[in-house]
Amino acid sequence: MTRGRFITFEGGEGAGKSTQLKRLAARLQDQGQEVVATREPGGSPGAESIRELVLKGAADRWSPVTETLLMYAARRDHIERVIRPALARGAWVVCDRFADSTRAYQGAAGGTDPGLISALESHILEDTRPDLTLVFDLPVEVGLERAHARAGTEMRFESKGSAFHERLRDGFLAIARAEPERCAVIDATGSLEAVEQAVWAAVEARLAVHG
Ligand code: Z5A
Repeated sequence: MTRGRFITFEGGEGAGKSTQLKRLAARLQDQGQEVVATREPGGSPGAESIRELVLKGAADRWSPVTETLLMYAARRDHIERVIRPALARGAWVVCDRFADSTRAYQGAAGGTDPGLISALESHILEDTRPDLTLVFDLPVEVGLERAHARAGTEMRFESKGSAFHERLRDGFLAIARAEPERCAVIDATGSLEAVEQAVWAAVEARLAVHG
């Protein structure tokens, strides 16, 4: 059995990742693929419990280092119980946020030592790495406006202030520049249809979608 494909969606707040992830999952299913659509933090029962801890409460409830460890505890459970089994049976896994969010939120924006984050990546991810990462990019104020307009979102990170969100945007773009073979930057300012086309073009160009 051929290993499936692993696509991650990354970017700042309100970039449209969740909306586009659903559209991509539907398109891949139309091509006859088994698709597992999931998210982080969360995606498995244990990781969803950690999500409750990490996303609720005051902005300074956890330090960036503690957040890093909580994200990696959740990620390991998600990898072991959902992502690896799905890839092993040949499914396409599409994941709303993954390890680059820790690099950008807790690292670039939060100030956690990049050495700690790299060590966790190698020990916890091992060879479970994305084949393609879509980095959704848009100006901070547009993203925050969209996120605030949407009902039911968790506000812990959104309340951190615009300097934090600018560092976050720079952090994601730096990851994309450093790993261009894995990452495609998606201009997230366009219409829903324009962004969907850009996502599909990146997936078709980099991964064998048909057959
Ligand atoms: N986090 C972390 O710190 N470290 C980690 O390692 C991980 C995560 C894995 C998860 O929150 C939080 O966890 C996240 C980072 C942190 N920070 N926060 N907050 P979440 O799961 O609750 O939400 P999110 O991942 O941050 O989602 P988001 O960024 O806020 O939204 P989105 O998924 O990118 O966007 P959306 O929900 O698809 O769209 C937002 C709104 O914009 C919605 O009303 C859409 O209808 C609208 N939209 C979408 N696209 C468009 C276009 N093209 N035009 C106009 N309007 C649009």
